[in-house]
Amino acid sequence: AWKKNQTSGFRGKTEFEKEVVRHVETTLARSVFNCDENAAYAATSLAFRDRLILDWNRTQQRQTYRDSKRVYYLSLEFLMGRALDNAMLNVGQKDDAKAGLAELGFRIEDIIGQEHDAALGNGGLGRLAACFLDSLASLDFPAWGYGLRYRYGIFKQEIIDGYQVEVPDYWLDFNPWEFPRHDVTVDIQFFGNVSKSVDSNGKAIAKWEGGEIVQAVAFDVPIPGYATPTTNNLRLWSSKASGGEFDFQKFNNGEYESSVADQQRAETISAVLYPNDNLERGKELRLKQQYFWVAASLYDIVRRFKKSHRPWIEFSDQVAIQLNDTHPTLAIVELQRILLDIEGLEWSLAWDIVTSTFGYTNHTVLPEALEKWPVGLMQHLLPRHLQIIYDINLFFLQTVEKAFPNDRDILRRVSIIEESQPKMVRMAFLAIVGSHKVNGVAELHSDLIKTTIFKDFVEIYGPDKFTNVTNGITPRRWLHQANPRLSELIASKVGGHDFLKDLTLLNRLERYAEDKDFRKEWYEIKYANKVRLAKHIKATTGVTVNPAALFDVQVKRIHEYKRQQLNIFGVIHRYLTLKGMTPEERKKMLPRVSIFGGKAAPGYWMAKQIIHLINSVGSIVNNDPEIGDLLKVIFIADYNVSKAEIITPASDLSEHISTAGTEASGTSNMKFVLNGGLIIGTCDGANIEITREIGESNIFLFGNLAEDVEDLRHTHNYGDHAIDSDLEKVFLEIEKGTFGTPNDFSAMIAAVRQHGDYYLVSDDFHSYIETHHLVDEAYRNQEEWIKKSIISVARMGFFSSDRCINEYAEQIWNVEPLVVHD
Ligand code: 26M
Repeated sequence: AWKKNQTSGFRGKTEFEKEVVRHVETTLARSVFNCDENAAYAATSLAFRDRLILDWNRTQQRQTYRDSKRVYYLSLEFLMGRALDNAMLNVGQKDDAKAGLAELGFRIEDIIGQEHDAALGNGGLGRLAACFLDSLASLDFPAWGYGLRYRYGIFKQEIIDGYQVEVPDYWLDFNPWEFPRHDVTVDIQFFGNVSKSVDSNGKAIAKWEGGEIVQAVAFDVPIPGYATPTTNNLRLWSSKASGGEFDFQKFNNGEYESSVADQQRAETISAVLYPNDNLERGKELRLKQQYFWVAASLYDIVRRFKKSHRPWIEFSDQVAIQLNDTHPTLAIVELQRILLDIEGLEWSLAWDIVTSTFGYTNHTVLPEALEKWPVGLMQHLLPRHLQIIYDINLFFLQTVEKAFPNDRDILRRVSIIEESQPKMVRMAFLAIVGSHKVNGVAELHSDLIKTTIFKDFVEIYGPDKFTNVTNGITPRRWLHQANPRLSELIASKVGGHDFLKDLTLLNRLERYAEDKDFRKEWYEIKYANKVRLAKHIKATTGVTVNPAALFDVQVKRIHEYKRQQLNIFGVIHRYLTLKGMTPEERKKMLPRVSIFGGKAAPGYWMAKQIIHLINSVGSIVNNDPEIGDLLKVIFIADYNVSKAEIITPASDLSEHISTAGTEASGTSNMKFVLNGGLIIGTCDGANIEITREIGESNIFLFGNLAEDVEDLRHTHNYGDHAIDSDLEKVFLEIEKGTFGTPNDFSAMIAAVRQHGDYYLVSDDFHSYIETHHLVDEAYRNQEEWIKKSIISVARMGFFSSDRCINEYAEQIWNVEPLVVHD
């Protein structure tokens, strides 16, 4: 196995053990005779942390010394998961740790399992940011992530009586992976007023005064690259009352309560991650979070730039800032404000600098997810920023007017200010106007944004401003770490572990599809992964599942557009079919385990109903003696990154079944295929490109196409809307009370029958069921199934986040790698 050229830490098993003992005894002040798994986790992490620190410092020094262009990835979410396993693998010393821990009496899996997930994200968008950090470091790009250090990450999900219950996720009790930088603080201003005056040269000056100040404190997390000394930085901001713990003046005057209240109000800003995924609800605290984080990050970036004493015109030669969705869009306004009000630049020079610095990634076309903020709220919280937004809009609309002199309506349509009641700031439009590139995250999605929500902007700017960068995933975590046996088997056939840095090398695997012994090994690994998942299911739900059954998995956030309801209706249909058979007929059927997992946003009532239906169906089906192993329905509680690492390698089939045109990309589809699972899916997001790469015969596609969705919705609303007859039977069964109080599920049924079936569940039902029959038939022929699995993996090279990051670097950032030599 690969080992980093060492500059720090331990050199082998024995030195590792010494370091663990030293940390237990001195850092943790415990006796080695009283060292439990938790203490062993802490000491192991500290030993590896020491191992990373010098590389980390040297990387930063080298990047500063060389004055190279850096990428700044601004994301309100970084869904990192666990760090220890990743650190061990990236520095190439997991074997040393495994042997050392064994001598100390521990199993490395148990120690890894002690770590709390860093769950600072909701789903796809946050996990994408985490994969990008891994690729940026592994490819030696000078890059920093900027985010918020939430005290509470995404809530923990418990299932009680079949319902989701949310429990707070307090994760900071012991976190060896963060370094507080109490010397790196930024004062952030809110509220107040703007006064305008004219200086001695007749130039207008705006001063933002008054209001309140909250302090941002930096916490740094090292991001080690795989097989390279490059160790980048993730800087997370934590909020604190300015002037430290509490206001001494007030405290001295005996105003204890009010001084503590101020402190708490300040700390609230970084207290909790908003648990919505693809839904925007316009809360003041959310806007405060956004500005707090953006202002602190830009202050930091500008401070670093100014150290180089370069002219401002060179800013975008040194700095590329990527906006992960519209959440950091205020950064555009903040940089313009800094250049204008603080640095005294002219508007047009400042604006050229701003637009050449920023790139904006769009992750959704769902209208309910597009960010808009009331003008009144913006005026109150950020009065100077609102003025600048109005000016940006004015200059923008003037250029539009010039280009389209006879088109009144286009000005209304593209205005950054929506002339509604109340008026709203359209953040996506602001992000487009303030960036030099806008990208979607899969081909279909990038085409859709150009022809729908951003159509007018393509007319205005021309098509070159808009581009596609299809998402990817890091093969380090999602293959090597999650599925070590498969990774080793692949390495033994494709010439070692180089494929983990150049995933296209997987193509060398393809010829082994014809090798019977290889197929047997391949199958045994999949089976072992299923056994491991079956154990987890048994331990957490009490249900016994047969590892020889087809494991059919859908794990992702619960959302109507992702259509878990289609899946569970399909499961009910299967159950009814089995119930209608004679015992002899049943014996010929293929056993299945339908596995679900995912969180519903706490305020998303319908999503919670879907979870309830899945659990209710499970409690009937799993206890039906006529059914036995033929069908089990499992809901895995608290789906997160570390659970995904167990679930992904254990699927035979996974479901990516969104209404066509709604899922921007999806990334779990890539993870499942990379782990040898086949997929059933709609022609949506990255499924389309996966099909192109692996071949149509290796994927189960079904359902209506994106181009037909609009017309179908129209006929639902204005024409005849007959529900599919098999789906109607499913509804009648639910209404009979077979799965508990029918009333609980009436809204889900009404959404299809009465409310226009917006997500086309009925339209796609027949094709979905038919395609599942094809899956059953294919699975019966195990040799052919395994061939499909091997061939698919061999053709997945394109979906590495390394490819994706190289595309961003070339098309959007114009940055180059910087190798840190020893
Ligand atoms: C917005 C406002 C207030 C609170 C939260 C939000 C918010 C948070 C997360 C909105 C959207 C959020 O994430 C959306 C997301 O995860 N999108 C997914 O991005 C993936 C990476 O590009 C894609 O693969 C998925 O298709 C897309 O749904």
